[in-house]
Amino acid sequence: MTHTVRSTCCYCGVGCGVLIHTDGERIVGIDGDPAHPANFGRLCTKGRTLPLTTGDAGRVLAPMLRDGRDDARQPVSWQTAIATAADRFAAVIREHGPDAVAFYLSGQLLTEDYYVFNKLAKGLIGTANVDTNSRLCMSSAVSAYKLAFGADGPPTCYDDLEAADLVLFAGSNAAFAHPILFRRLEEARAARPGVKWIAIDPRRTDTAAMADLHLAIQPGTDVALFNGMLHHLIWEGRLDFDLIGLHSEGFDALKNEVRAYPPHRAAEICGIDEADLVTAADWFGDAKAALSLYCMGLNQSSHGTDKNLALINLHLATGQIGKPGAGPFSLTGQPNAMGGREVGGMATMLASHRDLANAAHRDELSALWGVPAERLPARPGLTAVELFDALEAGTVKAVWIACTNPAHSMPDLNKVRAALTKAEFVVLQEAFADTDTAPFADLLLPASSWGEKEGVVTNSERRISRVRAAVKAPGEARADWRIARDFAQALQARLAPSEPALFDFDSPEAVFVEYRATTVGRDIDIGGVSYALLEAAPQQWPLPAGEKLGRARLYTDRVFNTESGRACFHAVPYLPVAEAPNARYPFRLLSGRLRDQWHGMSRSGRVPQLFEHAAEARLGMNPGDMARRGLADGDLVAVASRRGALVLPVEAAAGTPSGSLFLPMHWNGQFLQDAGVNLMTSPARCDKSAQPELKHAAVKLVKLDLPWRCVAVVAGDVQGLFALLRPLLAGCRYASLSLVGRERPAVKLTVADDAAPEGWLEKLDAALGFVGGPDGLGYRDDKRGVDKRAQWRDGRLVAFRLAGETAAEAWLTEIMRQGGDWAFPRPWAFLPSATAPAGAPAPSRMVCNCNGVSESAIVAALKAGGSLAAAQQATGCGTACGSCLPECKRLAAATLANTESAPA
Ligand SMILES: Nc1nc2c(c(=O)[nH]1)N[C@H]1C(S)=C(S)[C@@H](COP(=O)(O)OP(=O)(O)OC[C@H]3O[C@@H](n4cnc5c(=O)[nH]c(N)nc54)[C@H](O)[C@@H]3O)O[C@H]1N2
Ligand SMILES: Nc1nc2c(c(=O)[nH]1)N[C@H]1C(S)=C(S)[C@@H](COP(=O)(O)OP(=O)(O)OC[C@H]3O[C@@H](n4cnc5c(=O)[nH]c(N)nc54)[C@H](O)[C@@H]3O)O[C@H]1N2
Ligand code: SF4
Ligand SMILES: [Mo]
Repeated sequence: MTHTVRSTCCYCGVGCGVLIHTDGERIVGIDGDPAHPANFGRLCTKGRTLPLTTGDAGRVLAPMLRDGRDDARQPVSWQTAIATAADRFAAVIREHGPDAVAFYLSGQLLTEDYYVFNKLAKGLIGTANVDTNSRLCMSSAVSAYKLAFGADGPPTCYDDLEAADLVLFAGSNAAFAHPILFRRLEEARAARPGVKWIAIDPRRTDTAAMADLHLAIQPGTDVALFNGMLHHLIWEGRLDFDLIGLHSEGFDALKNEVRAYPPHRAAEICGIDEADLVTAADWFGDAKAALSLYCMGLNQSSHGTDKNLALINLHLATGQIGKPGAGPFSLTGQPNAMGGREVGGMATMLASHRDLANAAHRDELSALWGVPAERLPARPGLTAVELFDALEAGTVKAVWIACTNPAHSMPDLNKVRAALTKAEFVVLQEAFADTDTAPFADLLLPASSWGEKEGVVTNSERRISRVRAAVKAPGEARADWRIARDFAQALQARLAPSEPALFDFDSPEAVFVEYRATTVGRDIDIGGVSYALLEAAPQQWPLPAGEKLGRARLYTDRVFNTESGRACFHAVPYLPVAEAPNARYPFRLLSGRLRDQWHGMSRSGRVPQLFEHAAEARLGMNPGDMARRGLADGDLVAVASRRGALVLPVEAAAGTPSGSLFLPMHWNGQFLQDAGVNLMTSPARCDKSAQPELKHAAVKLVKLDLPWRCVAVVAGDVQGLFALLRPLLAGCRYASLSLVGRERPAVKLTVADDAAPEGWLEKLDAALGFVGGPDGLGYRDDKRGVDKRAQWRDGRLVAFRLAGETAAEAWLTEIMRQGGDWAFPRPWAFLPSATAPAGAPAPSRMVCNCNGVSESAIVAALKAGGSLAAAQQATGCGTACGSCLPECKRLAAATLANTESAPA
C-alpha cells in the first residue's frame, strides 16, 4: 500500500512543494505538488531524483565518539553522546567563558532546528558565536536590505515574475540555480512578447545566453555598472520624484557620487560597450515594472553589500518597488536561508529581526525567554571566517557544526582544516557519513534528513511551508531540533540548573509556537500562522493574528521600516576586488553552480544521472586563452592561488571570458584527490556583511605532464564502491571519481601521476576484487608498464581497469554507460586505440536528464524535424522538468542555422 505525504524539496530556495510517495517503509516516488504556489506541480532534475538519494546506505546510523585525539570513533549510545558533549561544552564555558564555544549552522536546517540552537547559544550560554553557512550566501543581501529599507526581507513575490516587463539578472544563473523560477520566467516572456531580459554576468551562462542583452562585465565591477546606469537615468530625468522626495533620504549624496560614473567611464571600468550600458539603463528607465533577480555574483564579494545597495538605489530612484512586477528580489539559495534570518540564527542578529546592540530588543527577548537580560550578548559574535580563525588561534575551543560541510564550502580550506585539527572538541551533526568535514569530528551525530523530519521552511518569497516526514529515519538518526533540545537540556542541567526549564519542547510544533510568539509586533509578525493553517496552504509573512492572508509585497504604501519611514539611498563607490590579478597570479578564478549538483554532493552525488550533465571536475577556460598557452581540452593543469593548489583537467568553455577561469563549487575530497575550489579562494570579506569573496581569487596555471594514467570503471553497488575507492584518491596527484550509466550504474575512477604510486594498483585491485576467473581477462606488458584487466558477466562488460595505457577508455566507458552490451572479441578491451570498433555506441553528452535524451539524439531530431517542437515531440527532450530547455534552444539555434546555411 503506497501513501502520499505533502512536503517540500530540500534543495534550493525556490521551495517547491512535493508529494512524497512511500510504501510505508521506503520512499518510492515523488511528484511536484500541483497546489504549491512556488512550482504548481513542476520539479527540476534535482527534485525529481530525490527518491534515489534515500535509504540507509552512506548514512550516519549511530552516534560515534572519539576518545583520544588519534583514536578511531566508536559507536556510543545517544545518552553517552549527549552527556559527553554537555560535559565538554560546560567545562570549556566554566573555564574560558561563553565565547570559547561556537555553533556553525546551516540554511538547510528547518526553522525549528535553527530556533533551538539560537536560543541555546544566546539565551542559555550567553554567546553570539552562532553563525551559519548563510554568511557565505545571503549576508550581503541581508545587510543591504536592512541599510536601505530598515528591515531584512525581499519586498517582492513570485507573481512578480509574471508581472515584470523587464527582468534583470544580476550575478544570478537562475537557469541552473533556480530552475523552476526560470521556467516561470520563460513562460511569462513567451506569453507577453514585450518582456525583456538583461543578464549581468562575466560568463555567458545559460541564463545570459537567453537574455535579450548580456552585459559580460569584468568580475567585481557591478557597482560601477549600476552607478553608470543611474548616472544616465539622472541625466535623462527618468526618476520617480515622489519616492525620491517624500519616501527616501540620501539622494543628493548619491547623485554627487554617481557624477563620477558617466556611462563611458562606467563602461570602461566594466569592460563593456557604452552603448550596451545605456541600452540597459534605458530599458530599466522605460520599464513599467522592472524586477531584478540577484544572487551570488553580487553577494559573494568583498563589496557585496555595496553591490546590493547600488542595485537597490536604481530601484528606489526609478520607483521600481512596492508594485506588481517590480523590486530588488534577492533569490535565496538554500531551502531555509530565510528561516535562519527570521529566527536570528546568525552572529549579528537576534530572533525575529531584533538587533543585538539594541537594549530594548534584548529586554524583549530575555523576557520572552525568561532569562536574565544581561545574559544576552550585546555585541555580534564571530562570523563564519572569524569563527574558524578563532578556532585556529585557540580562543574558541569547542565547536558544534550542524547541516553544513565547512571543510568543503568555506574559503581558504587549508586554514579551515588547521582550525578543525586544532579545535579541542568538534561535534558534527550530519545525515551522510562521507563529507570532507566528517573526519574532523570528535563526536559525529546521526541526523535525520529529507523525508524524515517535521517542521517549516521559508522560501525566497517569504512563504512558509510545512516540511513533513514520510518515513522513519534510518538507524538511530534523530531530528535536528531534538538533538539540539537534548543537548540544551543537558547543558542547562550543568550550567543553570535552578532556572526554569528553557527547552521544554515536546515536538517541533511546540518550538514553532514559541518562535511565533517572538515575532508578534515585529515586521515579520506571523502571529496568524499555525501548523494547521500551513497544512491547508503555505503562507507568506507577515501574517499577524486576525489577518487571513500574508502580504505578497512589502512597501506598497512606500512606508519603509526605518525610524523615519523613509528608504535610504547609499552613495557607494566602485572598489576593485580584494585580490586583483597580477603578473604572478594572472587569472581570476570564478566559482559557482552546476545545473544538476548540490553543494558538496553528499546527496546529489549519489544519483548516477545527475553526473550526465557534467561528469567530472573540469576547470573552464576561455578557448583563446587555452590556445595561447598551448592547452588542449583535457590537459591537466595545476591551478594555484597564494593559499592552495589543485590539479585537474582544463576544458574549453566559450562562455568564460578571457582572463578568467571557472570551477564549479561542488567537487571536493570525496570526488577528487583533494578538496575543491576553496583550496584557492580568499577569506577577504565585505566589511558590512562579513561575507567572503568566494567568487574572485587571483590564480596562476601551470600545465602538467603526468604520464602515468589509470582508468577504472566498475558497475555495481555505488555506495559500496565509493567506500572502497575513496581512500585511494588522496594518494594520487590527480584522481577523480564519478558515476556513469543509469539502469546499471558504474563508478569511474580516473587517475594521473608521474608514475604508478607505490603499491597503489595492488590496493585498487584488492578493493575491486579483480580475480580473473572464466569471465575475467588480463593483459600485462611489464616492459611498457602496461597492465589491464576486464571482467564480463552474462555477456556484459561489468568492469575494466586500464593502467599505463588508457587510449580506449572513452569508448569502453561509453559501452559501460549504455549498459555494458559487448559484441566484440574480449581481447579488444585491451586495444591501445582511442577509436571505437565499428558497432560500438557513439558517445554523446546527455542533455535531457529526465527523459534520457543525448545531444546527438536532439541534433538528429532537429535535423529530421526542422524545428525544436518537432524534436521535442520525437525525443521528449525538455518536456519533463524543462531544466534543459535553455540548452535545447541553443542546440536548435546552432543546428537549424547550420542546416539552413548548408548547401542544398
Ligand atoms: N543546481 C544547483 N542549484 C542551486 C544550488 C546548487 O548547489 N546547485 N545552490 C543554491 C544556493 S545555496 C545558492 S546561494 C544559489 C546560487 O545561485 P547563483 O548565484 O545564481 O549561482 P552561482 O553559480 O553561484 O553564481 C551566479 C553567477 O555569478 C557570476 N559571477 C561571478 N562573479 C560575478 C561578478 O562579479 N558580478 C556578477 N554580476 N556576476 C558574477 C558567475 O559567473 C555565476 O554565473 O543556488 C541555489 N541553487
Ligand atoms: N567557492 C565557492 N564556495 C562556496 C560557494 C560558491 O559559490 N563558491 N557557495 C557558498 C554558498 S552560497 C553556500 S550556501 C555554501 C553551502 O555549503 P555547505 O553548507 O557546506 O553545503 P552542503 O553540501 O549543502 O552541506 C550541507 C550538509 O548537511 C548535510 N545534511 C543534509 N540534510 C541534513 C539534515 O537534515 N540534517 C543535518 N544535520 N545534516 C544534513 C548534508 O549531507 C551536507 O553535508 O557553500 C558556499 N561555498
Ligand atoms: S527548483 Fe528544483 S531544486 Fe529547487 S526546490 Fe524546486 S525542485 Fe527543488
Ligand atoms: Mo547559498
